[in-house]
Amino acid sequence: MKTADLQKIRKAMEKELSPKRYEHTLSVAYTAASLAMVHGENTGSAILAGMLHDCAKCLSENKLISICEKNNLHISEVERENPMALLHAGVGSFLAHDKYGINDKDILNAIKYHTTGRPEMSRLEKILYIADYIEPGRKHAANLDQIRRMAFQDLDMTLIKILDDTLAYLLSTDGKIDPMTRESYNYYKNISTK
Ligand code: DGI
Ligand code: FE
Ligand code: FE
Repeated sequence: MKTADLQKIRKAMEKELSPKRYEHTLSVAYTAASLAMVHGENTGSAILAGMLHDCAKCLSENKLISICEKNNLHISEVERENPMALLHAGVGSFLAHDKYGINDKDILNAIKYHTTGRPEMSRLEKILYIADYIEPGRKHAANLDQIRRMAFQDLDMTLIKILDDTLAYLLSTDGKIDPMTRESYNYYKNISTK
C-alpha cells in the first residue's frame, strides 16, 4: 500500500461523507489497526478497510439501488426493503474497487460483509466487523465495555456476542433480519460449542 493512496482516500472520504460519518470512519480505521496489531493482521489493510467501509453510506437510497442495477449487483428482498442499512456495504465494496482502486479481495470482502458478517470470515473481515461496532464514538449498544475488552482477546467470541446483541436489537425494533446475519450467528455459535 502506498501512503499517497491512503491520504487520497482519506481526503475523498472527508468530502464524500457527513462530518459525523467521517469521524466514525477515522475511528473505525484506527480501531481496526489496533485490533490488527493484537491479532497479527496487516495494519495497512485494516486502515484501508476501515477508511472505506462506509464510503457508500451517505448516498441516497435511490443512488444505492441505481448503482446496483447499472453494475449487475444482486439486490435481495431484504436489501431492497432496507437499502441504507444493508446495501451500503455491498455498494461500498463495489466502489472501493471501482472508484478508489482497491484490488485486494480480502479488503473488498471485509467491506462487503461489514454489516451482516458471514460464515467463515477472514481475520480482516472479523476485525472490520468488530471495529465498526466498538469504535470509541459508539455509545448506545448494549454491553459495550465488555465487548470492547473481549475484542482484544478473542475475535470469534466477540463476533458471537455482537451478532447475538444485533439480532436481539433487530427483534426488539421489528427490523427485518437479513438471513446472512442469522447465518453468521449460527455458524460462529456452532463452532464455539464444538
Ligand atoms: O454503517 P454503520 O452504521 O456504521 O454500521 P453497520 O454497517 O454495521 O450497520 C448499519 C445498520 O444495519 C445497524 O443499525 C445495524 C443494522 N443491521 C445489521 N444487521 C442487520 C441490520 N439491519 C437489518 N434490517 N437487518 C440485518 O440483518
Ligand atoms: Fe456500515
Ligand atoms: Fe460503520
